Amino acid sequence: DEVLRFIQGMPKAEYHVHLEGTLEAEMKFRLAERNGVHLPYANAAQLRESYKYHDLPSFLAIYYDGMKVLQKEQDFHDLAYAYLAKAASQNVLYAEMFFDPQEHVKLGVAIEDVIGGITRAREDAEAKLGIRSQLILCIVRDLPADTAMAVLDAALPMKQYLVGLGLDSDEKDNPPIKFAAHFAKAKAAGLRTTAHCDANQENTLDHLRQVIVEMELDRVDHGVNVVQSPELMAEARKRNIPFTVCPSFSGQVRGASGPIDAVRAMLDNGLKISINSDDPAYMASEYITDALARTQVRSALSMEELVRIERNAFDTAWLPLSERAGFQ
Ligand code: ES4
Ligand code: ZN
Repeated sequence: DEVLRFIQGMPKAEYHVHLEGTLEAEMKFRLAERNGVHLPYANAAQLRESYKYHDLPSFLAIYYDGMKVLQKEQDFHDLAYAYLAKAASQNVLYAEMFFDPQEHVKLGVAIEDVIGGITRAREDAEAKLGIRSQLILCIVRDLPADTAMAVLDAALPMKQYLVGLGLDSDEKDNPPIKFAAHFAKAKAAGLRTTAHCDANQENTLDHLRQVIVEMELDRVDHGVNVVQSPELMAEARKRNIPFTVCPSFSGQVRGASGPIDAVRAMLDNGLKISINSDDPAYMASEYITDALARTQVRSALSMEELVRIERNAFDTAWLPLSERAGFQ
């Protein structure tokens, strides 16, 4: 329809996408064959059928299992290039992408191959497709904190290929403050900072306060429970904190209502939000256009509000002003 065409045509920016969550079943099959990994499914359709989960831990188990097919520098290149091509086809001009190196290092992959392959894909995609992108190293918060520090230390010599440090995976018993030293080190190295604050956690407002007030991170991923606290919303406005909202993940894992409905309240309270795809390969291949379309319907967004969301999204890019000429 007309609104969908409008959304598809809008220049867009994406800030919350896990590269490993863009590993579509077809590519997982191809890489498994290439690397001699056995998958207990006859074809990609059957593999896709097996993606059944009901909460964050059961989702994460499937997501981490898929990583075993990612072994070589070329695999990381192909994964990132496929995402960037898909994003470019939907008029995404700029993307900041997460990756989870602790998991790859755990599986015996050299961090140089992970960062090297993704970086080469970013360069190829910019040259061939014109899409600009940057990379955010994510701490896997439910692995031991010292393995996160080891990976961060191994990655910092390659920091020119990174723009930020993030925090993802299972939040239960893994509050943001547990990683205060990691974020302090990243800031000292000149990286930007962000952290996942899930909506369905027990201590969600406390975690938001840690991220925004105590640790003074630059951004919040999800964080839609902020609408329950006028004080935290005021802090977020004062500090110009953007929230990266993901409607597909909200719908399937974080309860059918609630998170996506928070979009209206967030906009009406003057918060800066972006709409993002999170883990599209595991969420009905819903990339950013579909995520925006779904939010538009659900939250009755006007075209002006859609434009405001994307303008804010470009505004909050972790790029110097001098490098934004193409999309501002
Ligand atoms: C994730 Cl906490 C979370 N949510 C969605 N995707 C993820 N990938 C890794 N952690
Ligand atoms: Zn996420």
